[in-house]
Formats: sequence, C-alpha cells, structure tokens
Amino acid sequence: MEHGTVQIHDMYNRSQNGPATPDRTVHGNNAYVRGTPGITGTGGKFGGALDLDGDDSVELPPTDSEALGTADFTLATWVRFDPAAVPLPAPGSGRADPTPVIAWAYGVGPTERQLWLRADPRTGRLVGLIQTENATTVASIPDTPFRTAKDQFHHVVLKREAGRLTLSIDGSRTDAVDGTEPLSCPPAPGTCRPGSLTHGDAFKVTGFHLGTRPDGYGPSRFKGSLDEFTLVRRALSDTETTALRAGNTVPATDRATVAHLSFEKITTTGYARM
Ligand SMILES: [Ca+2]
Repeated sequence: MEHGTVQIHDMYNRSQNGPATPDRTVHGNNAYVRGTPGITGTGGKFGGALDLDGDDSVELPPTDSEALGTADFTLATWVRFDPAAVPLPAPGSGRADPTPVIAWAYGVGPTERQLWLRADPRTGRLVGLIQTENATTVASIPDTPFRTAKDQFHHVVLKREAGRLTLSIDGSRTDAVDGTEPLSCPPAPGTCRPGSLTHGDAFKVTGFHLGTRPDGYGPSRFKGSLDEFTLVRRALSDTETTALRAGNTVPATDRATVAHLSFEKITTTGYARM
C-alpha cells in the first residue's frame, strides 16, 4: 500500500486463533479453519480433503512469504464441486450471482491489489484475476470438467509467468484473455506490465482465504471440497506442474513453495508459529 493512503486492511492484520490445519512447507504458513469444515480421511485426491459446506473457509494469516509482490507465482489446488448445483437468481431479481471463491488474497474492491480464483456458474467458467497498481488481468476457462465429472477432483492452476497469466484445469490451459480495464493490459492479450500484488508492508493486507472472500461476502461462499492447496513464489514449469498433478510432488529444491495445505487434519487450536 502506498504511503498516505487509507489503510483499510488494518482490520485484517491479526487473525483470530482457532482450529487450524498445518502447512507442509518450511515456511510454516499454517492455516486457520473457520466454520465447521470436515476432513474426509481418505476421500481426497491425495489422502484427506477439506469439505466446505457453504459457511466454512480457510484463512492463511498474512506473512512475508505469502506476499507475492511482483513475483511470478503458481497457485494450484484440487477442487471438487458442482457448478450446476449453484442456485442462480432469476435475471432481474436484483440479487447478485453467486461466484464461489476458491482462493482470494490481499484486498477487495476496484482499487485494491488483489488476487483471486473463483467460479462463475452463470457464465460457466472459472476465473482468475490479479490486480496490481498497474493493471487488472483476468484469465478464465470453461468449467466443463466440473460439470461432466462433478464427483471428481480437478486440478486448477493459476500461474503468473513473465507478465502472462494462465489458468488451467487438469493441465488444459487458457491464457489470460483480457484486462477488465481496457487500457490496462497492452501490448498483447495475456500480458501486462509488471505490477505488484502487495506493497512492502505486507502485514497490512489479508493473507489467502479459501472458500470465501476475505470479508465473508455471502455470494462468495464455496460449497465443495479442496485438497493440496499449493502456493509457489515462481512459475512452475510444465514438467513441475505435471509432477504436482500426477504425484503431489512439490518442488523441493528451493524455498519457493510457501504453502502446501494437505488437509489431512484439523487441530483444535492454532499453531504456536502463527
Ligand atoms: Ca490431502
């Protein structure tokens, strides 16, 4: 956040303690679980998974390692949900369309730096967005795999690589198709001037929220299952992404993987390292 601006994120600085689920990386980005989500002991893609029933979520407290700044990144997670089962209000009802959130970080609103990945059942797509001080960039992909195999987990990967935003389901990829700000993303579709998702004072923003917008907005609530949420501070290669999908193999040769939530257990209280 620039100096002199109103720090509306202050309310998020300190996460409330509560039940938690561990991060497998050296960074210790253990996450709180909110609501009453369930762990399916063997029902996940790899081991257990986290079941969110529409009023549950996961909160990673903000840390320096999660603050992606201008860095390339890879956000990957297994997702199981049925977009066709999301109730859509009748056109003209005045009610907002549900857009269930898979992950949302940093800020909310038209001017805040933010990153999110959510479903848009009305249009039948998954949509990823990054908003920096320079640009808003969107990548979207049809949610068809979730409609044709709704009882299965699908691997969703949002990646920023050299000014390019891509979104994939089960390895099938689309590049960013536009910027929501018409003048924001020259010179070519799918590319943006480098911009920062977080400013230096990372503690002023929210961490990652899974299953909800950070402010808990009702139409953002996700109903479904998540497994093996992974955040990497660089763009994984196609080979690495394939290894992650095929064998849950997280790159171990550097410290770039800053969160890997396997959802094997929920503890009754948070971790001391938080
Ligand atoms: Ca798991």
